[in-house]
Amino acid sequence: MSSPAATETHCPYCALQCGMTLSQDIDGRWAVAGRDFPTNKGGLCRKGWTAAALLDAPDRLTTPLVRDVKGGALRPAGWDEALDRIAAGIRAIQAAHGRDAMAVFGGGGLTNEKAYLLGKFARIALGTANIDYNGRFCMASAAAAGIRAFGIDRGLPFPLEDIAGAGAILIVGGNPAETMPPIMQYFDEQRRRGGHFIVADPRRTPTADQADLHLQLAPGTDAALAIGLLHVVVRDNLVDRDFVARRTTGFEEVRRIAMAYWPDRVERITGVPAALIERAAHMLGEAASAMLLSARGPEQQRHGVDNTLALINLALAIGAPGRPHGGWGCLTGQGNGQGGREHGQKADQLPGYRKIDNPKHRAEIAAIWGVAPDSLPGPGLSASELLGALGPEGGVRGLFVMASNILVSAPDTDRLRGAVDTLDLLVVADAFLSETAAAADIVLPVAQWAEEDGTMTNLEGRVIRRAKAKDPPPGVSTDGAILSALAGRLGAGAHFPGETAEQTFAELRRASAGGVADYAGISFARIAAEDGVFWPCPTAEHPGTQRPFLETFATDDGRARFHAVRHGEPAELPDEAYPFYLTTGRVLAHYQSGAQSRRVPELHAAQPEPFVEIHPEAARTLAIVDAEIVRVSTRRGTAELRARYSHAIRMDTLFVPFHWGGRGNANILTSNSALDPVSRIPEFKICAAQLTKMAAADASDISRERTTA
Ligand SMILES: Nc1nc2c(c(=O)[nH]1)N[C@H]1C(S)=C(S)[C@@H](COP(=O)(O)OP(=O)(O)OC[C@H]3O[C@@H](n4cnc5c(=O)[nH]c(N)nc54)[C@H](O)[C@@H]3O)O[C@H]1N2
Ligand SMILES: Nc1nc2c(c(=O)[nH]1)N[C@H]1C(S)=C(S)[C@@H](COP(=O)(O)OP(=O)(O)OC[C@H]3O[C@@H](n4cnc5c(=O)[nH]c(N)nc54)[C@H](O)[C@@H]3O)O[C@H]1N2
Ligand code: SF4
Ligand SMILES: [Mo]
Repeated sequence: MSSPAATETHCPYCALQCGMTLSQDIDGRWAVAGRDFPTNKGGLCRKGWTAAALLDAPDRLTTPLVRDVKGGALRPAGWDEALDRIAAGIRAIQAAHGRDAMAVFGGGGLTNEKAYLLGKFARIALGTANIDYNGRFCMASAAAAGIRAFGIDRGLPFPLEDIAGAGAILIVGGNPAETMPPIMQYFDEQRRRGGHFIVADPRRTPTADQADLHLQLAPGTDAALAIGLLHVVVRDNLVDRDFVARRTTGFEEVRRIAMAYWPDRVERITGVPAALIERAAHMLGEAASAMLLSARGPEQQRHGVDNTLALINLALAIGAPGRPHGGWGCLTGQGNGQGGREHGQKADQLPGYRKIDNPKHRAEIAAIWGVAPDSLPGPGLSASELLGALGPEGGVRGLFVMASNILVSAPDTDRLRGAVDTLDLLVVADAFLSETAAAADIVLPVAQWAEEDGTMTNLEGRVIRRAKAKDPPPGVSTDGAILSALAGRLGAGAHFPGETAEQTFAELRRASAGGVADYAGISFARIAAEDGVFWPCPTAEHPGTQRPFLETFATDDGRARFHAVRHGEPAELPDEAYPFYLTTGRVLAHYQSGAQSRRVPELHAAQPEPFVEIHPEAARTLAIVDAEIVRVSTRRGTAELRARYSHAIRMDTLFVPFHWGGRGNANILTSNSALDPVSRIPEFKICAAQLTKMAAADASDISRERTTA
């Protein structure tokens, strides 16, 4: 018996967007196979291999749900009833409290087309300034730093293949061996060719395990480390003077600041031995080409932008961006983390990475949309402020969430849950009853990744096509169709004709034309023929831009900018009451809030419950034994987690992954008030915590509950 046709598509999860083939076996079950695409060369991680299980997940939503009274239960409803109620709720909120009282929260997992439609929906169907998205929790610091230093925010300004040829690589606060496993083949190849590989992380992660040098810094000391490395580069004559003179401005002040960061002093701040700092600086400064990569470790901090700029300063001083196989880059996270920030779902942006407060940009987009420029709202609240403004006091009375599970992934979730409960209207569009959907007044079931067509822009800036493999199950709609249906009910239907993804992409191309993120020359046909196209790509004849910075930068004068940044302390440091650093992040088997990955049986079996990683020496001083359930508390709240001994973590640090809801949610602990002043990213990577033993009876109750769940 021949199997039905296979579809070439891409993974539902992270920004590597591995190529995969989806097909159905003779029993009708969907299966995934790795596909030879330039990013993954056939490889997939465990999440990718098991992704097809999402399509037949038994608790998949297939009907809208509505809640008749606050505190009551959700019940199934028809589409017309659900959409009518949403439209009525929006009208009531906006009539009583103004247009901005209805807000939208999007996600970096949305395709380019959906991100574009969501931004357009907010600005012309709702007329609200308040739309933002979960990317503010993710690469916002790197984006802001990239724009300041280079004039443009393209996560990696080079294709992945460049990694293999780099003479030396430094990854700061990234753990790709768990967060993008197939990417490791490029780093493996780099080491095989004799390149040096350095990792800076408070934990000896599976990535750090493979490094020549592991710089095990204290959380929150990234800028000090980067400036300390620069100090040695200057002191030992490793500066690329020619590059600095020809292609940059502002080095002198940065050099002067670096003079005060001598290795012994930096050792005292970071805990990294001075000798290792000197070795790392020489490896980077003496290499024929050096690549500096940052990820969420240094970026999700109160000083996330400065940390990233300090790293960029180092990259510029050694001339990294001017050489093949070199440069600074950010490992972007979500499937469409890059494209999701280009098409207008950010509070301050319009499509094409245009600025919403720039009159020329407003006029350009208004012309594409067929509305008056004055009718477009101005800049709205950014994600953290938006979530901080929920409720009668803050003024945001209604929230429409599309592709985020904020009650698990946003900071200070106990506070957030309280605020969400005071909303007049919470609408969530999702394929599953996530923790956030479970709190909604109305839940709309949507198609999943393999059930609709669209484009994604991966971590390299490569625009790819995520092709549809199957129809969604009966009862389920799509994000695009929902926006059209709601726009119709709100009197803006003519602007949302509910077209195919390719037609929406055509509009997006026109809207992006002339912008920083110019997609005008990219088409579905070209994506298929060329294994994706790199933006900017202004015309059909343009080859796309793999390496935008090799010859020039996107600033007015074409030069990169050094920034005079210093080390600054995190908002909270360990003290007597809260003696540990607490940091948070990811494990291989789960994705983000876990709304998807916890529903995949193999992934659940691999990591069934929330835990806290602790060094055994630290645990013993508290009489905590391996695998017992403990309490971890911060000034925000208390989480209940299983202790997991690890010799790979600093003695003064705890690590909690954020993939679970309930009382095991890491974000009960994190803070919503320590934000970077520029990127407004929350300080997910550092706060002060205490750890206490629980009464045996309580611990075993929780343990039983979790292991039988
Ligand atoms: N398995 C898996 N893969 C994923 C995801 C997932 O949820 N699960 N999510 C995707 C997304 S959206 C993202 S953004 C990426 C994130 O990818 P990564 O940035 O690689 O992941 P994280 O685990 O958040 O953080 C990386 C490392 O930062 C370290 N760290 C903590 N505090 C500090 C600090 O102060 N300084 C430094 N230098 N390091 C510190 C942590 O120990 C951790 O090892 O992963 C993507 N891929
Ligand atoms: N403590 C701590 N917290 C963190 C982080 C950290 O390192 N530490 N990292 C932060 C980072 S980098 C990120 S990116 C965020 C991510 O956090 P979230 O925004 O919560 O990310 P997901 O869990 O991917 O949530 C996506 C939700 O949308 C649904 N979904 C997926 N695709 C679609 C779609 O196309 N349409 C619709 N309507 N729904 C869809 C999924 O089922 C899921 O419920 O978490 C942040 N939170
Ligand atoms: S690395 Fe990312 S894109 Fe690739 S299979 Fe794993 S989750 Fe999917
Ligand atoms: Mo992310």
